[in-house]
Amino acid sequence: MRIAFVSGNREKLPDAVTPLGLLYVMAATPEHHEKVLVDLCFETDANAALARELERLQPDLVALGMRNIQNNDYSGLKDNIDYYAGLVRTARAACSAPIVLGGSGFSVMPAELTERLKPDFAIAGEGELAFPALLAALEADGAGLDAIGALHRWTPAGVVSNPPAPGFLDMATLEPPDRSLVDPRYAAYGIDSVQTKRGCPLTCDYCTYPIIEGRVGRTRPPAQIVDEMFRALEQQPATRHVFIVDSVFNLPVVHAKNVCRELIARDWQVPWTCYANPLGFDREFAELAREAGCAGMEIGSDSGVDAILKRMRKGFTKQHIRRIHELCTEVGLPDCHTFILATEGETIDDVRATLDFLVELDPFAAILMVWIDDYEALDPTLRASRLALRDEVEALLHSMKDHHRHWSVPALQINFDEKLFAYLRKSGRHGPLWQHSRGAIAR
Ligand code: B12
Repeated sequence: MRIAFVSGNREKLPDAVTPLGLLYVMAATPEHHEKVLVDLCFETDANAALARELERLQPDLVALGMRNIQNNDYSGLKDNIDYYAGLVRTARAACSAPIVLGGSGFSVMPAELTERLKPDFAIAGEGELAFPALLAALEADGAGLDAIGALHRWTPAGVVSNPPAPGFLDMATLEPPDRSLVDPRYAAYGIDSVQTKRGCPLTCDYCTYPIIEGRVGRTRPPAQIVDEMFRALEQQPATRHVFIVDSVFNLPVVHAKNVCRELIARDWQVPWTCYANPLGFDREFAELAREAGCAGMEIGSDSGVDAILKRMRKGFTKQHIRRIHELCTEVGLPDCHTFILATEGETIDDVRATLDFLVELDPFAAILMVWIDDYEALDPTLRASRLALRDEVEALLHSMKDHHRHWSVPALQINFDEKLFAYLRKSGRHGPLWQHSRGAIAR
């Protein structure tokens, strides 16, 4: 079959990110298929570009990757679903090939998106096993479709959804992606991504990550990860920073330490960033990470109120947050803590307590997210009080911003806007914006 792998993602904030997931699915697709990558990220008119490519290719199958269903506006719940519906329409008009959807954005609400976008097939969660199984079933005139885990099909009678597969991919068998296929325009952003494992064992109450990659940690052999990183650097020599895309890199910490040891042994030089959690974070890991080139840890601290941390099922307290900050500071690792303000049930006093805690903690940088409700769905009294709280929080943040230049508030475009990102890139700075916050942001 000739397969057009289409990456629909056009988001360039905070950086344009290479379509790693789609590249993994391509790598897992048997070689007897003809595989073509169509990346819409930098096209001025995504629909026109897609139509042009599909008319030219006349593929037998269109595999459309949906990374984000929300845009990066951060200040509202605007979504990209209409955009993806448009791509599906364009693909239908340009060729007669069946359409398969997948990707992290698709996976957070698969049945709803199948209903709305009406693809022929859609796969929730990881694609390396399910997508080749779908190809095999299509080659066998549909035999075996019912056995493919997490496969969704749109039919005029309704969505048909297979249950998730009982097992996951053995990460030691993961085929490295071919980054030579990546659009050269990503080079301007200088950032690459690497995944060292899948599965997040945490139970944070708002998080979608376990839906996408499961809860059971599945690690990759460190030597394979570092092999992939060196190969990536050969294929993308403009890479200036690597983001470890694991939900939380330091869990399990033994694995994270072994990855660091491998990077050290092989003299890896490109700086990298990861998500870290106060649980399982110890001095040895901090020291190894620093030595292996870690440029910073992003920590989802979420709240400065223990009762709220408990309600969010974070599994740690303020004391753990203080400890991770101390360890990072002692070994010279910049730390950036994300806090979410005004979550369900929070009062303005809770928000003030979190901000007081943040001031006392004084990390290298902080990102403050303001919780957004689905206001339309709330009853009028609750809606009014939630909107009033949001106004109060925003006013508070505006009043504090000039004293805390190393804080970013994406919802209010405080130290987080396109111009700032462009300015940083122009001045040769790469990697997460917060790592430049102690200098560049205070323009
Ligand atoms: C790391 C990360 C980031 C890093 C990326 C750094 C980098 N250099 O890559 C940063 C911090 C920059 C970031 C930013 C954003 N992110 Co982010 N990010 C992630 C995270 C943790 C991992 C993504 C990743 O690379 N995974 C590894 C790859 C291999 O997995 P994958 O893409 O899911 O692909 C697999 C499957 O989905 C499937 N698949 C993929 N494509 C296809 C296609 C087909 C046809 C098929 C069949 C299958 C398939 O198979 C793949 C292999 O198994 C996810 C959460 C998560 N745990 O998944 C959120 C996530 C992807 N991000 C999300 C969002 C919204 C964003 C932002 C818009 C901002 C924000 N609010 O966080 C921006 C957008 C950036 C951009 N340019 O697109 C959402 C997307 C869903 C949604 N709610 O819309 C997620 C899922 C988190 C969430 N909130 O639920 N992100």
